[in-house]
Amino acid sequence: MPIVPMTEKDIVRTLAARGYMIEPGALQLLAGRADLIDRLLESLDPSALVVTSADVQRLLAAAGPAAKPARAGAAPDAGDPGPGPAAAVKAAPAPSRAAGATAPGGPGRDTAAARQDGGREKASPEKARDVQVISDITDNSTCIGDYDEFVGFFRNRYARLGEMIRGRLSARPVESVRKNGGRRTNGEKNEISLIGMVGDVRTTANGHRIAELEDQTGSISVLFQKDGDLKDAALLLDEVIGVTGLPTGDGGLFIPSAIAYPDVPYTNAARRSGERSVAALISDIHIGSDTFLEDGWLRFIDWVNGDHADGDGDLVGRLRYIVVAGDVVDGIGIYPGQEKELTITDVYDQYRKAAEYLGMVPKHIRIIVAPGNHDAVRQAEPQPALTREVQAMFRQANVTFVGNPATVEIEGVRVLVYHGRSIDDLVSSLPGVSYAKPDAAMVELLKRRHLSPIYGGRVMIAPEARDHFVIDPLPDIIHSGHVHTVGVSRYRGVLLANSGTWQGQTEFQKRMNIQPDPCRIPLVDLGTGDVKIVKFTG
Ligand code: D5M
Ligand code: FE
Ligand code: ZN
Repeated sequence: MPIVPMTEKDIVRTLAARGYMIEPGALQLLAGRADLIDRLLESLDPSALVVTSADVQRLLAAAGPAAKPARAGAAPDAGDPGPGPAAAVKAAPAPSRAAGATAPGGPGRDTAAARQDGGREKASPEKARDVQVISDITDNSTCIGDYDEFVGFFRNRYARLGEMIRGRLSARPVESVRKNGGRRTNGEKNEISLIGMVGDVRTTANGHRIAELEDQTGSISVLFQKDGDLKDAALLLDEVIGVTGLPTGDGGLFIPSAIAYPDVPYTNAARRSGERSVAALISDIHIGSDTFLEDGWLRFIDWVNGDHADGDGDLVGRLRYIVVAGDVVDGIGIYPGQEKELTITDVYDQYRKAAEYLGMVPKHIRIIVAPGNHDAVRQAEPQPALTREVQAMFRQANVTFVGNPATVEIEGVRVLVYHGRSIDDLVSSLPGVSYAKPDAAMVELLKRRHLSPIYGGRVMIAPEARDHFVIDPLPDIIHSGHVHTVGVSRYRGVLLANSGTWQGQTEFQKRMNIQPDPCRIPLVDLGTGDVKIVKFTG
């Protein structure tokens, strides 16, 4: 059997899954010696963010010439987040360990960081009086990727989402239906309900869909007939649903007449601030990318400072919060060949630039920053906040750092910030959901009360003991980004907003025909819930 060498992409993925980025030079060095990747991982300082050329050179010097060809998937298959023990995910380096730690390699960078941050000094991001972090994985990650953790993670999801449905349906255990499914009293057909997780969906030769529905007692096939009322019911893998209907004679198959999602109660009412404060929702700044739209961004910064406010003077006067839903910088080693599309090739320099920009925001405005898939934290979600080393760069700005996802309460209004990577999964799985209307995808997530239902899709999920993607308690606002388009919807009192980007169309997006909608952002009046979209293009 031919041995397939690990591609640069595989190496980047493998390292990313373990929480590391890699410098382009280091990647080149390692490309011919992927057989060394296990040893590299062992040799790295767990608090390091970036694998540098110096790290690889040290390893090469110690290892000598290649003894055997590079192996495909030599490292712990971490590029493939399939279920099971192979999908090991390292918990992110605890920020406290990273505080003041010397980053490996890159001597210039270390000393610059040390100078700027006063060496060992710890960042103490002060909490604004009005901003409370309600939930956040930062410093609470327990996961190491064991099989048991996957079991616990899904149990936690099933229990919490199932409970939401149970409030409206009285459901039976699946196993009891399988055993007694065919038995009817007086020949009557009494409908019953089941609550389970969708384990598999397949389409039969005749065009019907069969979903496997699992609960803790067993699994049953649920038939969605091609001409039935539920023919268009949206089904996502790993989501928790309730079905009401009839079992067939032997109990092996269930024919539903209704489907129930965890959903939001009709009675849900959004909380409002007592003041008419305004929050600007932004994301996907991508500082360091050659498609970062600096002109538009600086127009925003001017606007925040009261320049060129035109008819928006009133809004700017009330602007007290800026919420950033990830992809602050473009990062490095995020996709193969990225280095050719960067104007700032050192991730720390990218964050220094970000700190400079956010430092230009007036001090009475509180900025809340969550990471995205381009930021320098572990790729597996939930992601912790930016490390203290990076946070320390933002001392000029008034920033609260949170993880992804995280819920913050601003003047009594609950804002759930989630970068939005799962929107990619929904676009490819749900008919009618597109990049042009990201808020429609967010409505689907809210109905499912889950930010990332599909396991094993584009989102690499760390199986924490608690499923941090369950949307509970209900927020008043869900703010996402990632897909680089703007969209705002409301669903049963909850405001759903995607905040676009400050990056123009990338080469990759050109190839994929993804049209970004840059330099436009939603501004939310926290007193009324009203939204205005303001644009900062020429
Ligand atoms: O993602 C920006 C947008 O581009 C988002 O809609 C996903 C899409 N994108 C980016 N990279 C990829 C890959 N590798 N495959 C498919 N789609 C992608 P951002 O997180 O800003 O890069
Ligand atoms: Fe982005
Ligand atoms: Zn993103």
